[in-house]
Amino acid sequence: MATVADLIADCLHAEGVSVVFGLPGEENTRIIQAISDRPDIRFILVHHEQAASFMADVYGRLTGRAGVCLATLGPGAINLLLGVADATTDSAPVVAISAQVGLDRIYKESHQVVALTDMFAPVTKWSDTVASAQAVPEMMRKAFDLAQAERPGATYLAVPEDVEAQVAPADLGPLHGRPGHRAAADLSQVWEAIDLLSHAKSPVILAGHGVVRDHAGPQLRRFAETLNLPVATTFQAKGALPDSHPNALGVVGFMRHDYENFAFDNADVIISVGYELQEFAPSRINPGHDKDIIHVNRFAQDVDDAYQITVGIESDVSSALDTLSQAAELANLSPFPWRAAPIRRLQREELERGACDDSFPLTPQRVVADTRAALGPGDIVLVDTGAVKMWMARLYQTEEPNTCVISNGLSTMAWTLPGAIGAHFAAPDRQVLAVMGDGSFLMNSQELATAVREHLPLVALVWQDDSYGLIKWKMDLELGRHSQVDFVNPDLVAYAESFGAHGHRITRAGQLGPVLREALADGGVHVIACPVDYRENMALTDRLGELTINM
Ligand SMILES: Cc1ncc(C[n+]2csc(CCOP(=O)(O)OP(=O)(O)O)c2C)c(N)n1
Ligand SMILES: [Mg+2]
Repeated sequence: MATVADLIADCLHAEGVSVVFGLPGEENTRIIQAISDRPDIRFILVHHEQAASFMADVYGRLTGRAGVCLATLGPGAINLLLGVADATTDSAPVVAISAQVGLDRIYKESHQVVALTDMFAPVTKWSDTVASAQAVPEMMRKAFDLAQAERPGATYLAVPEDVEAQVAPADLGPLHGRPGHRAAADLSQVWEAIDLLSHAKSPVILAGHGVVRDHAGPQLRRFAETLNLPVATTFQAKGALPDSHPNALGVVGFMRHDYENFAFDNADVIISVGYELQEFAPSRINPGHDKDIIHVNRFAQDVDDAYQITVGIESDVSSALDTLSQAAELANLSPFPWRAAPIRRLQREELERGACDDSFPLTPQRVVADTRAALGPGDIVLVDTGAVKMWMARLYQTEEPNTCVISNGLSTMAWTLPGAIGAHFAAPDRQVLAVMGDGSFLMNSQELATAVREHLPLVALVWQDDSYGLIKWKMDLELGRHSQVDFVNPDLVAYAESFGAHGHRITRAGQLGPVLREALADGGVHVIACPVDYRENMALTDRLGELTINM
């Protein structure tokens, strides 16, 4: 007889789920078994539930369909929390499911009981307990529906041990998904925006993560070209407009005043498209609170005194951009004069200098250049949090959205190594590279064992500085000295090999490119330890601090 566990597996199948990342416990054995019995769903057994949550997070981010992670009650569920929070803050759809103690004792102080739904509530769009077999189809459908709807995020369901074991009435089955709806732009708002632009001197487009989620790159490009507007992206929207496009300015969000900030200093109107306040603080681009903001997104923003909207267009980003382009043409708005050439020149010069720097340890610019050269335009690099992120975000030339993936909502460490496993399932035909600092590597390196066991391709490029480099940088900048940031790494090559993976140590600059290419082509599990010279960190902030651009 089918149990609730079987019914949950049926619902997962009906939602199109083909992979579940998780770890068993005594209280979720039936769900684990029900999923494992299905030939159409692969269960990836992990070594830390946090890693399962990051795998689901990256899968959701890259596909737009909810990634699923599964854990047992109490400690297992608590370990899911970080990836779940990362998914919500980074707008990635995730459905997290864990066991809970039985309904017969959930109300009292008892073994392993924790108020799990309370704990997940602040980091999810919906968090609830499945209290009966009857509730399963509706609750499962709602979990997926909410997770995947704009603005996407995580949902969480706790399944009490005794409910999981209940017999499911034979007439219960999965509910069908509802068709998604498109939302067209309100014309009166569009004309207000055009009116504002007709009086503007130097508008700039800020493209955020919502552009990527709505696949609105072509519409963004058309609008930028129609009015000859410069386009800066957030870290999460890298590639929304190809970096090779003449109107591309690069990313904003770096901790200091970077090249592209000059375009915002100079702007009177910011056309903010698909941007969420969690991506970076708007005060970075509107410190004087004096710019007009045209806000385009599926939903309204939270209130921020540096982000007071002059015109708000709440619709699909692609529809709004198309309507804006048409209206600009109808109104005969002339293209704006191009002022951003110095910004593009500075970026190009920094990249070119880096690409031919043969010093050892490698400069960050050289590592970025070699990484770029080793990957195709559609391949995926996941960039972990640390100084490594600052360099990759600023300099990695990105031609397609979701090919340089960064966590900048929560900016958690240690998501890329497990995330590469999620990315493989999201995009099995593309090469995936996980780039991380040595601190992040050691935080979730146990998942090398998962990749080796499951025969999954995984290449981890570790920027080795024997330190929590970003924090050292910040301390040196703000305190003039640092402490509690240096550590001793194990022998990373021997460590990788102990998992049955391949280990590589880079000992000169020219070696990185070939090693990266070979590791990616091999399809196995590789760890590449690359010593990096982070004296460049302070040199960069010093240089940016003194920089002036006349636009
Ligand atoms: C889980 C988590 N813990 C702590 C931090 C704070 N933090 C941000 S970057 C960083 C250092 C990262 O070090 P590493 O991975 O070696 O990268 P590096 O900065 O050296 O490039 C720390 C501790 C964080 N963002 N996430
Ligand atoms: Mg480090």
